[in-house]
Amino acid sequence: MDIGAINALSYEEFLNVLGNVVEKCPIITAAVWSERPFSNLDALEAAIDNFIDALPESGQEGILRCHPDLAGKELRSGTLTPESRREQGHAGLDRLDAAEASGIGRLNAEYKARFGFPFVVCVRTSDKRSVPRQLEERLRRGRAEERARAIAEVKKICRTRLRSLVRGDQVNKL
Ligand code: 2AL
Repeated sequence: MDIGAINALSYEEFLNVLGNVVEKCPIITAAVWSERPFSNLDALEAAIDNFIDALPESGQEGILRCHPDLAGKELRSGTLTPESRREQGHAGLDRLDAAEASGIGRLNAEYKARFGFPFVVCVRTSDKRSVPRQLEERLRRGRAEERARAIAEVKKICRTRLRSLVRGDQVNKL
């Protein structure tokens, strides 16, 4: 699908195709539909980024809370969204040994207790060894800095999802 085809979608089709580019936040897709036509993929990404940036802190934290834990209970119970399952599988998080799984589980719980939202990172550009390292590093930050970092990761995940759905001209820009 190219940007012309995206611009031609009805509201319902747009939501069906792009509704999960931000995990479990179809309201963001719904909000940017009225900004069509997008001149290119970057313009669509910018509309989503601007919507997220305009939210109050509570709204941004709400987006973070819509994300499943990495290697968490949704992965174990098979209830991840298809996008998240592909991403976590790509990073090898569905093939952890017991020690790796309990290490990430402990750090995820510590992170959530400290910040009140789950740890979010774009795992398309990570792997199972770097996840605990990043968790340990980000656990040392302040809340505002960490919220901003986590939202930057949400935007990165959104870009990778959009780019797998919409043919762009700068496929490798992340
Ligand atoms: C995720 C996810 O579902 N996909 C991804 O790249 N990161 N979740 C998370 N908590 O970071």
